[in-house]
Amino acid sequence: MLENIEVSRVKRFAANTAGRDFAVGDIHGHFTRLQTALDAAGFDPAIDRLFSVGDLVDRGPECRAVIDWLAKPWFHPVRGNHDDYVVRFDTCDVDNWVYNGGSWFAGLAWDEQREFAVQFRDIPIAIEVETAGGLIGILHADCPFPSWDQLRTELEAPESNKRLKLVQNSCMWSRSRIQDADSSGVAGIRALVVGHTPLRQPAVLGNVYHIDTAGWMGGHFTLLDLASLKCTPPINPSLSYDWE
Ligand SMILES: [Mn+2]
Repeated sequence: MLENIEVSRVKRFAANTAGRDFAVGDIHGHFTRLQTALDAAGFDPAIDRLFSVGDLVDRGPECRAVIDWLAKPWFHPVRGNHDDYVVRFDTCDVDNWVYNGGSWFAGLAWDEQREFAVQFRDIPIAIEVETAGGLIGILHADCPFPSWDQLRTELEAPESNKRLKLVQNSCMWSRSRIQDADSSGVAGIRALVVGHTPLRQPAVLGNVYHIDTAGWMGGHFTLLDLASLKCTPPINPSLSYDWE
């Protein structure tokens, strides 16, 4: 039922001429820790914006607070694979979801579950943000094409529902770029920002910024400034990004 409603899969934002734009990695129900990181960076909700690579819920203790965060006019997430479980709550593999941190949702009443799904349905697969230095793309996991224009076309005008599902699933689930240390990058944008794979510190492969530093798992939240492409805390070039 929910799947049949048309929503915008690519959302575009004009440049922020008043304040700063940041991106943050996977949140997974740790909004208090996220707020601490924002406070440390002097985030000003009156003028600054926070873009999220998604995976807002599951695993952490504050999943229900996501509704308050989605209502904040400066908070703009893309859809992660865990957020997609919420959208598909009535058709997805619930056992697998619970195994991966979804028990908070299984404990909700059905009409509450449906309300979460309605809110999550509006979260786009991809975000584009204009900056002085050029357009920046945001996805949860990866861009499965060599160019951003191709991804935009596949998402906005898919040749079939089957094809769309494959493309969306790659955007939300793929780890191939980081696993292969593929530095070929994505053409047609200044930078692509992704999460999904927890790292000890951010990894920059070509123009693709992997910024999930596991703030939800005992690591820390990295804030990437979209104008300067500088991370807070900064990348230490002498450390590997792998956990091992
Ligand atoms: Mn993920």
